[in-house]
Amino acid sequence: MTYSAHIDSFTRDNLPPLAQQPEFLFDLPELQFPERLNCSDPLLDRHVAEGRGARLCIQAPGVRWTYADLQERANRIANVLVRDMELVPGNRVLLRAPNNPMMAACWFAVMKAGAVAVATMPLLRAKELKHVITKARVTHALCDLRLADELKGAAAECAELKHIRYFNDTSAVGLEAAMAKQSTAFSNVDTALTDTCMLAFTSGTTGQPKATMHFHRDVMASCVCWPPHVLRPNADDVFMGTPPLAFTFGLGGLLLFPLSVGASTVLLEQGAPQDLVDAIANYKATVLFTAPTSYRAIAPLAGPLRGSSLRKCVSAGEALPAATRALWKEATGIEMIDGIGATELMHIFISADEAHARPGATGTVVAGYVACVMDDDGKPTALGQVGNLAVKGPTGCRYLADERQANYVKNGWNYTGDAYAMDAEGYFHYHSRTDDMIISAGYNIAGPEVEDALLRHPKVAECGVIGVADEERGQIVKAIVVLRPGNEPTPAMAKELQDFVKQSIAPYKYPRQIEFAGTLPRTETGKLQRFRLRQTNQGESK
Ligand code: 3UK
Repeated sequence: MTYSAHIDSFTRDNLPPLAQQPEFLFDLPELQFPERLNCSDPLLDRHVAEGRGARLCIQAPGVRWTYADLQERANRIANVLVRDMELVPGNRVLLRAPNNPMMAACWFAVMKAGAVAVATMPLLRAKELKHVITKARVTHALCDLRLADELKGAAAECAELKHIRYFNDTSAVGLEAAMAKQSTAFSNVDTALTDTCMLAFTSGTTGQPKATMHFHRDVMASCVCWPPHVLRPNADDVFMGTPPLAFTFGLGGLLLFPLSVGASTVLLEQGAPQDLVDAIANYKATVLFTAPTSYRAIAPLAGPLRGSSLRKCVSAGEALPAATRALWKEATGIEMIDGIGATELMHIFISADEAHARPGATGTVVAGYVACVMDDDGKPTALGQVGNLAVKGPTGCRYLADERQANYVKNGWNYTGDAYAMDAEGYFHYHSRTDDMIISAGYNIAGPEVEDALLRHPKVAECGVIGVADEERGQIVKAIVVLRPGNEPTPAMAKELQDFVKQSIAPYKYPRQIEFAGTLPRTETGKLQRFRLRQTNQGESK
């Protein structure tokens, strides 16, 4: 049997069968990892060992930690886990907090102790937490005191979750008090590169969330592919952004990638547009990670960012409309870096840097990965043809004990569920989620293309486009539109928008129905929930 440091073998026992796993590629020289690998070593401890302990690592309001500070906290917490909380390698530790320094310290403590981090979105309720705890067989939890209530509710019904500590807690029973009694030294558990170190739950737009499994190797693979080849950060960069650390987009962008190059990160609990603009100025952020809708919301306030410290702006989570890219460039002068990533693949696998960005295209395949557009029989399509995006690389989908593995991985390829076309220069053009393609009078219409056309209208703040059933055409295109303040949702307004769309894209794609709304349903990661729009429009679509 291959070596593992896990005494609790739960994750190893619940890997998908080998035949259902994707093919993994390790061709790049930087992907040659040692057999024993604990990702805390290269990401955190190495910097202190090599004399960079005094360099700035994490900032937050009122907090300035060096690499040595973070290491000391993580070591103390690892000691609390092992000595006070009876943790053994392989146990699952639930982490629950807004983005803040203690959350980061806890994440590293879990890595150091050879356990498995299960980070959860701050807004999850007891019922959803219960699903996570049950599915991942969580035994331990480290939770921000302010988020205690829902966890307590869930824990009451989960007998296996026995050891819970709360942090950002000044009381005598808080994690900080326990840390104070522990040594600042901890020797990292000698994990195998194929030991699972984290379970990342998918956002679950349809059905129960799935738990994706990532090894120590996957964490490091994500740090050596997209960041050095596309983002190209350096040790003086100051990273900032909004995605939660429980979302692999945020974990990579706001913790793993900055630390992998010895840079620093700013962790903010709130990401409202004005807060973010102010924080960029105050902390002199150089690299920003957020979702397309957030760029759109910040753009009107972003004037002061022109010529500021900010030099790289990364957009992911959903398609970046060309209209939003243009708006951001007008406001700040910065060309955005778009990238498609997925929880299953850990991070970004198709992207373009600021010099190679093409409006309307996500980019080209990231070093270390291969990507292909397939027809429904799993054969590559001709150039320019829309089909199913399939990807392979050093990371890939492993759902923990889940039959849906067979839907995501076929013939060794990871199928992301996105409809894409590739052009002659290898640029991948996003069309829609494969389930979201609208078929109207025999035409395939991608909602995001219609959304992009609407977003170019100055009175449109946000919009979502779906197909609703129609007797004559099968489906018709319907837009749900949020207007910018000061505009009236009148039939004349709807007509104006329809005419506007007809002028910029093929007229058959125009939204035959327009409904005005105050907000659109979104996930905590900024994704538009089209299925919810479809549900509320079922009446008409029957
Ligand atoms: C969509 C995009 C077009 C696409 C993620 C960066 O979003 C992330 O992970 P999720 O598991 O969702 C994956 C799905 O989201 N998507 C993401 N980025 C783009 N579509 N253009 C994009 N740039 O449908 C994909 O299949 O929540 C993103 C890094 C890590 C991540 N986990």
